[in-house]
Amino acid sequence: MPEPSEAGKPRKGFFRRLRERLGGGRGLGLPLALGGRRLDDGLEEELETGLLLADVGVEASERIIHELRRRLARGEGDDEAAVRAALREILAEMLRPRAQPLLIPDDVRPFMVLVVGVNGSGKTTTIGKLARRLLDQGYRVLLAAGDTYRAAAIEQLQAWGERNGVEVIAQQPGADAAAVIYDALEAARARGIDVLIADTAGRLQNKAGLMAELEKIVRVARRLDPAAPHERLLVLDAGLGQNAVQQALEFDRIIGLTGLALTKLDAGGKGGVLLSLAERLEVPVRFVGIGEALEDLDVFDAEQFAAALAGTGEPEGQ
Ligand SMILES: Nc1nc2c(ncn2[C@@H]2O[C@H](COP(=O)(O)OP(=O)(O)O)[C@@H](O)[C@H]2O)c(=O)[nH]1
Ligand SMILES: [Mg+2]
Repeated sequence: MPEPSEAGKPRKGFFRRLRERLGGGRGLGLPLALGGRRLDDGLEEELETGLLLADVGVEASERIIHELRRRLARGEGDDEAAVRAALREILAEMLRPRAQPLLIPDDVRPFMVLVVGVNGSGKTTTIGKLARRLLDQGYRVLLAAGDTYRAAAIEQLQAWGERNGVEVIAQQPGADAAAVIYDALEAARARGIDVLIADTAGRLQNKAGLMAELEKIVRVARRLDPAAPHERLLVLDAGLGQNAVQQALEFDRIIGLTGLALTKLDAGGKGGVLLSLAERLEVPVRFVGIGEALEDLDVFDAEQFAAALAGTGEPEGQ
């Protein structure tokens, strides 16, 4: 069995790709905003606008600017390098408490991950990438096709299963999602599986139906294991900006989230929304997605993320 800490290590080269792709290569846009200037009222205002445009949200932006002013007044210098370094440290301090990797405890088998989120947020893709990671770490993995609304959704998960050599428990389109996931959990127990990852549907147009379905999935899983699903992971499209915060609060109300994965940071998602999420929700951020390829999902690292947002070099010790 692998050391639990292995799941928490970002892979090599991810920082470079994160920085290149964040917000479609623009990041927070702070390099343009600074341009060698010192922190004065004009620059403060520009920075705040920059933060808001990067989806940081009003409360978090105000907090960041306030902190920046306080620190620079304390004599930490006020040239561009000092502003940037102070900004990186402030962002890192806000994000650090949320950087808790997904650990699979040795004494919980099968460990069940329920993946939720609205349609198109990247659930199935994230499951494929996560399955690959876990397999690479030596875990035995099983997938459950709990998005039973469209045949395409089941086929998409099966394709990931084939690519990874992992079995997928599925039924016909239209089947009861809770029944599929219950079967999968039973199969996982019978086969000595380490981690079961269950996909779900995310029909935003039928909120009451979605809520009832997720509640039922959790209820039937708990018949087999009162602690299941051990991880309730929300996949969020970073391109949603501030709407992602609303979505996260809603899903948290329904099933009580234990983890977040933020996808599509490469596709216009600017990443600042993580600071809003950190302010509003005490849920760990497990993963970030910066593309559609297998290696484009990595463990969330607060230092890397803060450095990429602030536009500084790679943090030490990476
Ligand atoms: N650019 C980019 N595309 C992504 C990322 N994650 C998922 N996608 C794409 O987003 C689309 C919807 O993903 P899917 O996994 O089917 O979402 P689901 O409906 O929540 O299961 C697919 O075309 C994925 O390839 C990401 O991190 N970056
Ligand atoms: Mg899907």
